[in-house]
Amino acid sequence: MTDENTTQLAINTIRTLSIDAVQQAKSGHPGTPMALAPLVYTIWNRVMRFDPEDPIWPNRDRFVLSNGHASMLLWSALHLTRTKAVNADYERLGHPSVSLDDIRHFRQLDSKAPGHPEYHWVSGVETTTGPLGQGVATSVGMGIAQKWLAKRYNRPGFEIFNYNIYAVCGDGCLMEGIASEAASLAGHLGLDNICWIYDNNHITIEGNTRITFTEDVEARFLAYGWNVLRVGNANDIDRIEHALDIFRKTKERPTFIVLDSHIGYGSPHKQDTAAAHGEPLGDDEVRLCKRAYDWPEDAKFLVPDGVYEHFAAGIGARGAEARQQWTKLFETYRSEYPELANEIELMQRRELPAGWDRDLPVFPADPKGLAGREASGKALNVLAQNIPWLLGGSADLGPSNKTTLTYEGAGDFQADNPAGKNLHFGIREHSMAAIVNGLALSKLRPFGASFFIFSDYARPAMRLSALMELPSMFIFSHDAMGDGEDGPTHQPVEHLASLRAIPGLVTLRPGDANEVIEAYRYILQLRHEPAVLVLSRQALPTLDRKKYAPASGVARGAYVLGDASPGKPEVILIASGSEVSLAVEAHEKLVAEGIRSRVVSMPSWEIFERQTKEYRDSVLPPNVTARVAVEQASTFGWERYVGTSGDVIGMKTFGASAPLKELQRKFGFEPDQVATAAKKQLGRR
Ligand SMILES: Cc1ncc(C[n+]2csc(CCOP(=O)(O)OP(=O)(O)O)c2C)c(N)n1
Ligand SMILES: [Mg+2]
Repeated sequence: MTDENTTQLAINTIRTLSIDAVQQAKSGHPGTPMALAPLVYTIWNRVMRFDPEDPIWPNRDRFVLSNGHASMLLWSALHLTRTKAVNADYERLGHPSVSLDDIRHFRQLDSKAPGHPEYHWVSGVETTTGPLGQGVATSVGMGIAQKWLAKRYNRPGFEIFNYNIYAVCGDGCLMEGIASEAASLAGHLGLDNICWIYDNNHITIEGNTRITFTEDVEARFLAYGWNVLRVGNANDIDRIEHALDIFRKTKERPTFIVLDSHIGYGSPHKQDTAAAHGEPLGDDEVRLCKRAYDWPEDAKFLVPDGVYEHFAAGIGARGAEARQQWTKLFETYRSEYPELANEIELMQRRELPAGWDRDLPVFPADPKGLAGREASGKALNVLAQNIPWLLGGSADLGPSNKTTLTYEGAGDFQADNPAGKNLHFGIREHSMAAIVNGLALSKLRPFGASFFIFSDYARPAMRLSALMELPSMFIFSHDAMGDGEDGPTHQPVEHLASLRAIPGLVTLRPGDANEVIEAYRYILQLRHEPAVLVLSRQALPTLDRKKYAPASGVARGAYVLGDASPGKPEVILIASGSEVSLAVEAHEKLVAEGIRSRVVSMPSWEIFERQTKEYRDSVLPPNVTARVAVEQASTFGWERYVGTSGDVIGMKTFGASAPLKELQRKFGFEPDQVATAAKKQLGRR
């Protein structure tokens, strides 16, 4: 068989595996894999430096399938290249990442060929996609990471990091705002390591894009400062290869390749129609497609002789050689630059360098205190010096969030300074969160920041950080009504509840400066979970830790700050963030009146839920049912901790525009009002 024939056979194997898997599952998206099989073939088998034997080799090229509904492309590629599985401890397991049996069980429980690409479930998936636009935005984080890694670690003769990122996207991705945000930033930063390939098929679910999407996409990317190329025929693999070659030679600009394609290519009745997008073709049409591909019509899940070998001779050989050379290079590098090599190795395992928490401040008792955001800024500036690969920034609110790294040498990340540790995301919260995920996927320790109210603009990507089990950090200041006069548009209410509802996401709302430090200490040790830090704008009293329990209790999610007397309390006050000092004041009033009050600081529900029942019962004894929770946020969910008879002082409206003091009075956040609620719980008024 000629090379050309084998190539066509390999491409049609991707097509028919995709068709058969969707048909078998009775659900899925056949049309786009049929159209893009030649593209995926070319990227994988002719261009990418990726070793199927080690899908987490640090200098591999990255492949992102942003149109995640076309997941069968990825399952076919991972299967046919015989990519091997790794586990969460980054160990290579030897068995295939995606077996033919997994593909036969596409979209079924436990199959390694799920509906959409899922990082952490299938080895070789670089990022979870499905929510359109997330993949391409995440790829910008990967691009920033590569630039930063290259600047810090490459040395003359040692190109330790020089990989590229390929992201495939469709009309849907490019209609989503997040893609525009990310493309704008990538253009500004001149990320020439990123190549987006746009599947220009004029079809989405509701039909032809003439009803929704008629702008000049090429002009748009030119305006962003990208290098724009066009390949007019998605079956022309030589042209595709040539365009990818131009991408690799293009400097100082990202590349955008418009690829004209036909969804459902080869299907006599469904090609170029929305019907090819998201439903099985049907048995008869499947046969007709196979006939069009010159394929045995009744064969199912067929991988013809020579196809595995063809991929082994292409990506397999190229990837193995690239990785072996790199491994050799890295060995010499380790002997010449042991400290840098050590950093790279720690980073790959998501471990922290020795002494990562040295010099973290401890704050003395101070009734005037410090704002949460101020304490956070001090912590970040210490941590970023101790942990070289900790970096991040804000969506244009650095001076307000206090997230700017101000120590000498921190620097601003820009095209001409890729070593900078201050990222400027601009006013692009959604892509900021996706970019933070891209940085975390690249094993850096990233943070993104904004006002808490605008976490809404970042939420879909934050949700993915949890789904992917990434240690992304999201830092939000102006956590409640602290910027009073700005009013309801700037006063978060339901945000804590909504983030607490995301599985696996750790939220922390520390109550004073020392709790902020302890929150960081906890968050930095997370390897596979994202965290949200919710900080006050205004100064909060720094509690006297000789009188109240040490702030290290943060690591248990909730802890007893103080009791009126040893033994069982009669009423429990529970608070987070700015309401902790308020609860402490109310507690002191109750104690002065001879009431056996207990005050509990509860910065994190999620962390508390992980403690033993014994510990949880020691903090909130089940038989003490007189309870008051105080939090400047939606009361939603607090019944969990105050029970059906307890009281919650929280927010039931959107707040108001007024000085903070007045808002506190109006909405019940005053010591007397809290104390009164506590007494009511005890039947005393
Ligand atoms: C954020 C988001 N909104 C909606 C969807 C549902 N959805 C999945 S695919 C799709 C159409 C995508 O069209 P296009 O990207 O052109 O894909 P094609 O059909 O051409 O493969 C939609 C609306 C989604 N996955 N994500
Ligand atoms: Mg389309």
